[in-house]
Amino acid sequence: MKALLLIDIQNDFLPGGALAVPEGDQIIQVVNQLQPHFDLVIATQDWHPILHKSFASQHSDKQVFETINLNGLEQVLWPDHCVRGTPGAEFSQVLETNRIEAIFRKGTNPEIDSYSGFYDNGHRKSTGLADYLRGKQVRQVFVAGLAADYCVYFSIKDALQEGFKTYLIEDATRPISPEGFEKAKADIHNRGGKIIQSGALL
Ligand code: VGL
Ligand code: ZN
Repeated sequence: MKALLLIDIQNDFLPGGALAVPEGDQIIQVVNQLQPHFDLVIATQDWHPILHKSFASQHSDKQVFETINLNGLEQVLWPDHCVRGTPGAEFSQVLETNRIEAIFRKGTNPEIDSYSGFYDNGHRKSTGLADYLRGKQVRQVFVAGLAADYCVYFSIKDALQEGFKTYLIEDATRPISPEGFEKAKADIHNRGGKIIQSGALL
């Protein structure tokens, strides 16, 4: 079984959003075209409580994109984004959502960030996604969404560690930082992940 994992295709990560990923909107047509080619489509949502500690607004003397130590982990401080229940946390209206069978929400604990769809950044708590995929006999996971150098990258690392044959669909993702994405791709390759283009699946 092959699963398509759609990471955080939410308004706040799209142009005009609170933490907009450059050209993030350009992946949506690609993702919509890909969906019918998969047995299973799963999505994640970044889903933060309003006082989440990854928000710079929660730290009096800190600026957005500064790095701090949060409960023992290095943490980039973000603009407030994907606050649960707000329009910014909703999927893009352009995203085809009818084929999505399950949605895994993450970043719900205010004390720890969660880039991956599988675990929080400290690998303390699982979302249940790996067991869900195994329960559906999934062996291959194809990853698309936003942002390439954060939530997509961390999800791929965890998928590989969980033993899935894991593919990054490069033209179905966009990064916050192009340099960060180059490093992420090299690391994905080194860990045994594959980097492909959507055309190989259509
Ligand atoms: C993300 C930063 C903060 C992402 C989520 O979806 O890549 N990035 N929260
Ligand atoms: Zn977030």
